[in-house]
Amino acid sequence: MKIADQIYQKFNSGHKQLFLLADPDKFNAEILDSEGFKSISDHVDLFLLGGSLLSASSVEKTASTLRSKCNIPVVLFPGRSMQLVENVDAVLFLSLISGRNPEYLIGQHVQAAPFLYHNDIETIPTGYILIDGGKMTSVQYISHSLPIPADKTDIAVATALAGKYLGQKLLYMEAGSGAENSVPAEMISAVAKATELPIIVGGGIRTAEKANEMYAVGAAAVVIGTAFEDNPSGIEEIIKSIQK
Ligand code: 1GP
Repeated sequence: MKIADQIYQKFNSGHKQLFLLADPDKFNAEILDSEGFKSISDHVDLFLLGGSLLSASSVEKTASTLRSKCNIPVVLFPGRSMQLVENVDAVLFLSLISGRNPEYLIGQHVQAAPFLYHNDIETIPTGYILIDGGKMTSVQYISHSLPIPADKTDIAVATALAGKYLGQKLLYMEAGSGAENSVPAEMISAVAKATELPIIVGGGIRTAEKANEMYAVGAAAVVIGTAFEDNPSGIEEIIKSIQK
């Protein structure tokens, strides 16, 4: 089954999805061999693979490590077209719709398209919405785009609806890796209600309590990156406390 169909099937059945972010520059593959990780791997729906400053070779190496050590799908979450690799299960085909930089709305996509076509890689059209998380993030700096202010729910809803009308199948509401404040609950709730699309929420989620809050207000999937990198064994506790 295609990855997008799996995400939709779980979304429609109310299954709360958990995505772990593996940034090849920081990812410690030893965790995958630990008994602790094996005991929780059934609760991980997929690995997102990406980061702001990466080369295809480091992405490829981490993708192959992940695929050889566990059965969890690996989905590329690319920062640029040059990070594309073949050995992934799908690619989030991201449009940075909160920004106004054409490079991240269509430029990188044109460069990526021939590679995706020739390698027959599943692409998942995803509206990527950056929300102010209290400090400047790598995405903001690299993409030269402004995040939506955290108290501007109406702008977030308008942006998300525009993404839906343009054909995006998923929305990714992103406060940025290591954000001080995660995406506000009322913003997620309003976007979920207006668009009825599966919403991925990430940035600054470090506890099961926060993840459960995100699910309760309408997140279809929560992404945990930094908390997984900083304390891989601590992730077991978080995962086990997420109310499935
Ligand atoms: C970044 O949303 C992800 O794209 C994860 O953020 O590293 O803060 O968990 P954290």
